[in-house]
Amino acid sequence: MQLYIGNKNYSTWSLRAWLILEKYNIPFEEVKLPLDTSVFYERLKGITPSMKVPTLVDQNTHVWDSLAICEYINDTYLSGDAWPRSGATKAKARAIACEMHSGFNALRNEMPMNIRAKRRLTTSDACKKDIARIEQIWTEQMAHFADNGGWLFGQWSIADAMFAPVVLRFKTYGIELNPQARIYMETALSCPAMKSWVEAALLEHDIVAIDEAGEEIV
Ligand SMILES: N[C@@H](CCC(=O)N[C@@H](CS)C(=O)NCC(=O)O)C(=O)O
Repeated sequence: MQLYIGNKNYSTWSLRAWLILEKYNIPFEEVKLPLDTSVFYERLKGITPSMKVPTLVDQNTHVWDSLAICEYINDTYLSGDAWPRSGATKAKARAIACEMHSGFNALRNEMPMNIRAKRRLTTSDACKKDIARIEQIWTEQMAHFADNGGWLFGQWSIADAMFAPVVLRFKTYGIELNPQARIYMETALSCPAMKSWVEAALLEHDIVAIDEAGEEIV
């Protein structure tokens, strides 16, 4: 099984799919392609019609969207373990995951993931609203799970994969959060899979100009 991903410093969508494979120790070959280069598009020909990463190739099955990859891995290799078991809780986890997958556009545009950087940023009202909503989600979930697993639904789930890049964005741009939401940040940042992705990102040197935002903090 191969997972095509982008630069670890910048590729938010790649991180989500990579995390589920890594968290559950599912063997896979990582194929890392440099975003915004001709090599990237050359290598993806015949692999994915979207020409985007992440894309998972499992023999004849090609899956080219981060959430679809998580669902595929969950169904095919995890017997459903990567979502909460109870129907109502699973529905909430899916709603939260989809809220991230399809929304928070201002935050995504204004605060690119840039793991190696430490930046000061002026954000729009729309972006502040996105940050406040994410803080609300994390706070609400931590009220139930801070002392009971520390992930959004206690045990790690696909909802946590969806929010992993936001955790790294908040770190880069020094976003201040309430103590409950900070507990969630800590859970995510101290996870060995996340640490391993961050360590690899820090070894990269490529610059994707469009993802460089804010003012360097020295
Ligand atoms: N909805 C897709 C989005 C994938 C996506 O936009 N990937 C970016 C990298 S993080 C990409 O491949 N960009 C290359 C391009 O747009 O040309 C997902 O969830 O996987």
